[in-house]
Amino acid sequence: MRVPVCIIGAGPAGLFLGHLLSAEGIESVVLERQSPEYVRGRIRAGVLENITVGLLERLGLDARMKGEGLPHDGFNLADGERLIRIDIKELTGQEVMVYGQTEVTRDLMEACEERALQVLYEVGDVTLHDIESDRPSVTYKKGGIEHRIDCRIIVGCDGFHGPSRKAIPSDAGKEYERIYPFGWLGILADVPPCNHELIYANHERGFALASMRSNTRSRYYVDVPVNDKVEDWIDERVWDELSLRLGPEAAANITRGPSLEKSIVPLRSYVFAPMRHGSLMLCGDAAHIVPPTGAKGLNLAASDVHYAADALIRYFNQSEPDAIAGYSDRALARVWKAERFSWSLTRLMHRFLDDGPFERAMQMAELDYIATSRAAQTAIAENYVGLPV
Ligand code: RFL
Ligand code: PHB
Repeated sequence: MRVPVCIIGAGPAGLFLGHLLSAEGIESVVLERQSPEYVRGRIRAGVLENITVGLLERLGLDARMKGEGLPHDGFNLADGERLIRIDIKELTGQEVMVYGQTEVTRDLMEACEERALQVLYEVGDVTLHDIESDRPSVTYKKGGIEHRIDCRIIVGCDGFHGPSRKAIPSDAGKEYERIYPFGWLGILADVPPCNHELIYANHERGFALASMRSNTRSRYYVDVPVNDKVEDWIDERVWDELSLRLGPEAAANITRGPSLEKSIVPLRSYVFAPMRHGSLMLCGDAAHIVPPTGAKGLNLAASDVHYAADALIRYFNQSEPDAIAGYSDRALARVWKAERFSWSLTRLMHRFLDDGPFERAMQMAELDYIATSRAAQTAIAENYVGLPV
């Protein structure tokens, strides 16, 4: 098979990109290791910035989000006692949209057939070839048979563990990494949220986040030592911990219920630069990871795709031979700022292993400063709603 663009990975980055290219008449094929059911079932992000909302609108796939999503004009930081409200609407004029990644993925998947975007699921042994040439190719196995796709550009949208980034020679790029000593234990339950807006809490006992998927479905997180197992955390223990960490006001409104899903994700900050090597471009988690504290992962994947689609459309449809060369610098400028915000909010809201009373006092002083300073709240709000693309 020969196509202009071969996309590896059918997560949000790969599907968004495939649809944007299709809309401009640029043919692509998307290769995905997992089954459609598996991809659809993954529970991940919950907060969409304007860039992500805007991509769904541009594709005309925003109807369900407009009907079912919850626009939020503020969120809260908590210090174990009080709630500090960040009024993002008043401070920035913008909102965020609470609409699960699961729903975004479903909307993108359901539109594939009608828009003739070809996604091949359950493919194995995806391997990239000749990425330093103008005629790269990708081989994969399906049903025990090896196939080959010849293309002009490969876009690696295959997440942190996929083969794309690993195909770049180690001397052609640099890795920047920070691994955190804790993970987030997430719980999803069909109970009303304890608050109408998100609450990020830094309590003496650790971090907690109250989030939601709808007015009847809640998503909560607590931080746990990185080696803890999900089995160590029966539901009642999670609810007890949330009730303590989120503070008295939120605790009074928590409705407990059986977990529909419970998992632990390790926290990491990671950037691979540059995000292009020869005929291979990287988008989303394939190139960078942020700790989920700033709700940036999915939104960064969306902004990468915005820049990548722009470069590919200019390259293929407007005969601009240099369009692809500028992709990495444009994408990385925004990636680094989101990395900084996610890292600083993680630092502010979590207890680190070697933190003593001094570090705790610094966190409390910073939260108190934020509570009383419009300038500090504005800086947080404009990062939270997403910096301009
Ligand atoms: P994905 O979603 O990981 O998709 C990559 C796809 O590539 C496939 N793949 C392969 N395909 C073919 N061959 C191979 N060898 C392959 N290897 C892998 C995978 O099966 C998969 O389908 O990456 P993408 O598209 O870059 O999207 C990134 C986002 O999924 C991620 O950044 C967010 O989920 C992060 N994240 C959050 N982001 C936000 O913007 N806001 C949030 O509130 C938020 N909360 C979260 C999160 C991530 C979490 N977890 C579980 C990591 C909360 C959590 C708990
Ligand atoms: C979520 O609802 O899953 C969520 C919300 C905000 C975050 C991370 C995750 O910062």
